[in-house]
Amino acid sequence: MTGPIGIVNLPDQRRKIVSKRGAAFTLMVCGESGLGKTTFVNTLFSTTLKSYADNRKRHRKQVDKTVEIEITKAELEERFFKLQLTIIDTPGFGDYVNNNDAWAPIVEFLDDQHESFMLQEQQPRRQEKIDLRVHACLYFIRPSGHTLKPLDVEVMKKLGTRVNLIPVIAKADTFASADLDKFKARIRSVIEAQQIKIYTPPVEEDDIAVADETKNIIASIPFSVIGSETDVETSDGRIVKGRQYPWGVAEVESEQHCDFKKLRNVLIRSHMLDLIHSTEEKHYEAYRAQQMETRKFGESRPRKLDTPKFKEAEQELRKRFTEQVKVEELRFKQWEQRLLAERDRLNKDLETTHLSIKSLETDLENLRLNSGRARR
Ligand SMILES: Nc1nc2c(ncn2[C@@H]2O[C@H](COP(=O)(O)OP(=O)(O)OP(=O)(O)O)[C@@H](O)[C@H]2O)c(=O)[nH]1
Ligand SMILES: [Mg+2]
Repeated sequence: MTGPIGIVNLPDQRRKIVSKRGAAFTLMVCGESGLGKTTFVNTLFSTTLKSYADNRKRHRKQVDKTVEIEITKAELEERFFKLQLTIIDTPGFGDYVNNNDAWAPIVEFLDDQHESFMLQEQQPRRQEKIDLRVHACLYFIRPSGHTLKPLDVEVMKKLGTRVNLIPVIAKADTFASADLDKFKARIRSVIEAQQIKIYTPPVEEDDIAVADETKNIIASIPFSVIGSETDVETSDGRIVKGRQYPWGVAEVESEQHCDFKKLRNVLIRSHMLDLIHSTEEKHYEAYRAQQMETRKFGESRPRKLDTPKFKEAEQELRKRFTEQVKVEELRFKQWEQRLLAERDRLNKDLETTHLSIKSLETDLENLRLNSGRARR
């Protein structure tokens, strides 16, 4: 592969800890049908593992439509460090008449992995856990040149709260470079406006060179990719992974043509550990905390009610209920304040009345005294 796996570049101490155990990294691809997800997975594997490309050539000729969640594992080893790479390919959605629940099986898969890990953690023997929690989820965006579809926004919102979501523009070879930049800017502004949570690499300001590189990576989001399973010859005689056009070759690994290399670098080199840690600390913890609220320790998830669809509905209901309670509370507070003000006013009235009674009584007393004296 080009460029080493991330661990080799870590500071010594940390590297020792990680390289002893090795690391497991799980990547998922999802998005509309026919955008090149499966092709991307194969491109990533074949530019990373030579044996993979050879094997594939022997077994399969062309990419078929993906009809179920497919899991492929590979082990990379480099200078005593082992990386267990798992890629989860998902069936594309968007080509059915009813798109409403297109995201459901994917969201369910993500939640199931957290659930299964949580249950294993509660067991007395906690070694050798099976862990398929997804560390990064690439969301493929159609290279339409327009903007994100409502379906994309809906699905991305659901994914962003569960997993490190990385938006990717598919088939970058269908764009001229200036159009691609405009499209990227548009996608970024929709992501921001819709408050979609995406993975943003942390900028470590103490090392200027590293910070600049990270800022450069962030500026490239959403990453544009080209996928290809075939080797083609460029006009200057190089054999590369790419797509042949009358004008020349769109090269997968050329930084001028797309961000494939940059993205691969983020995934299995510069930010692999951050992706693993943030999955553990942010997304898994969020899942655990949410589950703890609703059930007792060791209790299993209520089966029928845990479908993502039901959960969304439940959350919506809960939200509406909380809002309603807030409105009522406010109304009650205002009413209480009015009541207190009224009480104060009446108390004041009472006081004034008392005072005037008192002074009337004094007047009366004086009158009585005066009339007594006069009679005498
Ligand atoms: N122009 C272009 N075509 C691509 C690219 N990547 C894949 N394709 C083509 O797009 C078609 C669909 O590719 P797949 O990899 O099967 O797409 P998918 O997203 O896995 O599709 P589903 O499994 O149905 O969701 C194939 O004909 C690919 O050759 C790319 O980067 N550029
Ligand atoms: Mg596919």
